[in-house]
Amino acid sequence: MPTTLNTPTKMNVKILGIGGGACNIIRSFPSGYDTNPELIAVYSNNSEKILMERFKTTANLLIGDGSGTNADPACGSKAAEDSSAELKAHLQGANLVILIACMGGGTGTGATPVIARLARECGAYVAGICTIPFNREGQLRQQKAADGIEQLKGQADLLVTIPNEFISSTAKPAPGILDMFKQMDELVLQVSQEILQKYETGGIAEIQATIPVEGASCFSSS
Ligand SMILES: Nc1nc2c(ncn2[C@@H]2O[C@H](COP(=O)(O)OP(=O)(O)OP(=O)(O)O)[C@@H](O)[C@H]2O)c(=O)[nH]1
Ligand SMILES: [Mg+2]
Repeated sequence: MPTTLNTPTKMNVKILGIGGGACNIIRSFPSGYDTNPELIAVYSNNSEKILMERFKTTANLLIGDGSGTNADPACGSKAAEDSSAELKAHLQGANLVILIACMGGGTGTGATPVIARLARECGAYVAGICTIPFNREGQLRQQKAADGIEQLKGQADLLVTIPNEFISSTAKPAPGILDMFKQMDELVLQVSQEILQKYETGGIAEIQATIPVEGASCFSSS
């Protein structure tokens, strides 16, 4: 059965993919997502601009001065702060904002907590979905991801984390990296759908029990 994601017209939902991996994820969402909910690709490097603009299903937003982050979350955070007016212009009017980030690099890790705060300031319920790097990506990436998730917990109403490692540990034989990313894309899509449905029906408090992904963790601020 094809995956679909429908929202009633009274809901204004924006889904942001923040950083390279998360932009890839939202671009893999089924077509028909372009208007409702609105998909917004957020990136920090001028060199990504041409690629981002090729995808017509998403709005694109370059944050910061276009020089990227050199994998430093502090630079991602600064880029989001420097572009807070543009970000708020995109976030305005939403009642549900879903922020997707692949943690461990500079842009998604650093910018997402700032964007969560901005979305809240715009009056939205803010849900985050974050992936955690593979163990093989190294301790430094893991630590950056853990720090970013801690910061995001303080700014989001709901946060779901999904370890990449879950995919490589369940599939035998282990799939190639692109296949694993593809499976992660699908898991993130499922979690997005679940959040949308629960938000719509007023059952967001029960989300933890219904997250359709084994190995995911769920934190709620309420
Ligand atoms: N699901 C998925 N995960 C990805 C993909 N590319 C990278 N990742 C994961 O995302 C983590 C962060 O990478 P990026 O999203 O490229 O980082 P970024 O947020 O763009 O940050 P910088 O490029 O360092 O500014 C990596 O450590 C990988 O675990 C992708 O295409 N799909
Ligand atoms: Mg990047």
